[in-house]
Amino acid sequence: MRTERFLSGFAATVLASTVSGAAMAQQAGELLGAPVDGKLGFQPAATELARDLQGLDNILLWIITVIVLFVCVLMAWVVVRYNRKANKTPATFTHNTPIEIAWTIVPIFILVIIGAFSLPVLFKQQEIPEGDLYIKVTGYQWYWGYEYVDEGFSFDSYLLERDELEAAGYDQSLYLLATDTAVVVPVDTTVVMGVTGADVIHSWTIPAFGVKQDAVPGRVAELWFKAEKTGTFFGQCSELCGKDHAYMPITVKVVSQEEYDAWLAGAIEEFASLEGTTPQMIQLASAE
Ligand SMILES: [Cu+2]
Repeated sequence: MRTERFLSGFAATVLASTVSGAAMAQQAGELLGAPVDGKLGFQPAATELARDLQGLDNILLWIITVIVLFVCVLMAWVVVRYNRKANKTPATFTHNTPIEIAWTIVPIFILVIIGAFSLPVLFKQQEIPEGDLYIKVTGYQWYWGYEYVDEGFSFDSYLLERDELEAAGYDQSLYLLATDTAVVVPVDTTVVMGVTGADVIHSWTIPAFGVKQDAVPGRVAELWFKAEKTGTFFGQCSELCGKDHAYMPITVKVVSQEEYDAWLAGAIEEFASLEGTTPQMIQLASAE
């Protein structure tokens, strides 16, 4: 445990410089967790998990860059130094024990380093904390259903067509991302989501939160996030699930606690008929 904490602390320090781009975007105010035309790289991180993931990606990028350069230099050296003209009588040996030991030990060492950075991130993602809010999400062909288990209401979330976007407050660039109803969660709150599928396997993700979980029929898997910034965040079903796979996006609105309370009151009023919510679903979710 101590080692784990030391490693993640160390990783965080090393990474602080590399993720400054994301930090700047966060200071700019309301985040929009959506892809931007012509940009490369990750969406600005809105959770600690996403920051850790992006930091890990940066570390791996450095490591593989060094390896690729090293291999390229070796290859160039062999081509120049040992071509037929430069090296008329080639050596005929087939084994070199020191080199073979080195090329076994060095990759093991590199893998241990990578593991030391990646495992704490993996554990943080997979160890589900006690949530302040539990939402069950079900993937259907082809839309998402959400159930606020403790509040006792549920609703479905469908893609907004092009001609519906403006009325819902989205611009045209958000076609295939914006939905008619959104998951609404309070900022700085630990949200645990139980993810399952009703028909085939789907996958629920919000890139800016650093979460992605397969929605497998018959199982409830969990993911968690704690959004640090208010804003609207988008994701898309990430497991090929049939002909309208590309038309079942995910919209999450992170709002202040007051806005959430107001939304909740309205949502209970609007959705609390509990239609489509079976007692088994509630049992299943609360048994988690
Ligand atoms: Cu899908």
